[in-house]
Amino acid sequence: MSPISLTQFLIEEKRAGHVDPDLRLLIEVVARACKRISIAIGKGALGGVLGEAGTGNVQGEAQKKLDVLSNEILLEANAWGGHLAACASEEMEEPQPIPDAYPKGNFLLLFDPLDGSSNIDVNVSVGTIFSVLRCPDGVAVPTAEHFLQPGTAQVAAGYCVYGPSTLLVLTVGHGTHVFTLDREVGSFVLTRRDVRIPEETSEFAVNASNQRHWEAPMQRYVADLLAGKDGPRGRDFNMRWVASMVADVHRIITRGGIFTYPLDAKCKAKGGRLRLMYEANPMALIVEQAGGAASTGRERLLEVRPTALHQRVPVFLGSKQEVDTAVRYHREADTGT
Ligand code: FDP
Repeated sequence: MSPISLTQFLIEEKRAGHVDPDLRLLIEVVARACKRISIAIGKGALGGVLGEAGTGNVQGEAQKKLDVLSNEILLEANAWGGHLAACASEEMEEPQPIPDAYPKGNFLLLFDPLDGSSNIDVNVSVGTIFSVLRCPDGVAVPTAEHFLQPGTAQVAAGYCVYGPSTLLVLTVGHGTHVFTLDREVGSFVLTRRDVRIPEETSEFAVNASNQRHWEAPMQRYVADLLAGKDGPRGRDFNMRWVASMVADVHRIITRGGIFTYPLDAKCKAKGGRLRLMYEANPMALIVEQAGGAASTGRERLLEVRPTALHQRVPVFLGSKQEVDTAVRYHREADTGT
């Protein structure tokens, strides 16, 4: 059978009634922007794209040159297509309206242009994460409040991981699918349809250097994992931490596992470390559509009611039974049952 391109896949999804025609074109535009980011990353030092940009983002974090470049590529690619009402980026304080020169559409696009940016300069996988919402009816010029919709309202979500190969992982609410960039042809090709995350796992991902700052249920949960077959879990667990959410989540999409960035004393005042709208929600939809689960530890992630565009949340996602177990540790600590 001949390979199925992203374009063909999306046309089939449209015929099946799974994707709106404008959303199909919007996803193609985002995928094209990701190809450009992939090319820039692939050039590395030869393209002069490594190192600090010398600027800071809305979160107060130092920006890398590739953070800035990836943001510009996504903004420029999405300005003229006519499918969007506005974009919001992890790198920008306020949403970016569509310039007056171009027609406006009905969708809102959110993205983390370059996730895992501490890994850029050491040649380790980084990625782009995106989420698509509908613009509320009757809103001509969307502002931040129009983006504040729960993750269940997402009509599409995806990420690109720029690793040894460039992959696009996509859901339009009917399963999670993986596409590999054929660099010679310049096209994304379907390489895994309807991914399923194993329900059970013996692998976890966490930044263990934060251990002394964790809350009690997280301390107990990880202590029991580390106790291995001699502890209450009765089996040994392995640990992995790439420190690029896209790469850690992609491992889980591929072979199962649990990814956690819990609440800790350092990030408690901010509500967590990872961003709800640009990281947690899109990843939660992708993972749920692959049969996994995603929680804050106390609530289904997709049901969190956002109160701010750059809101942060604790994250537990991956193999369903393991996420349920982590949630149980929190419930037991909170309720004593
Ligand atoms: P980064 O700040 O490098 O963009 O988005 C936040 C994130 O990376 C995630 O991709 C990653 O999982 C996490 O932060 C890494 O956090 P640590 O620095 O605590 O390891």
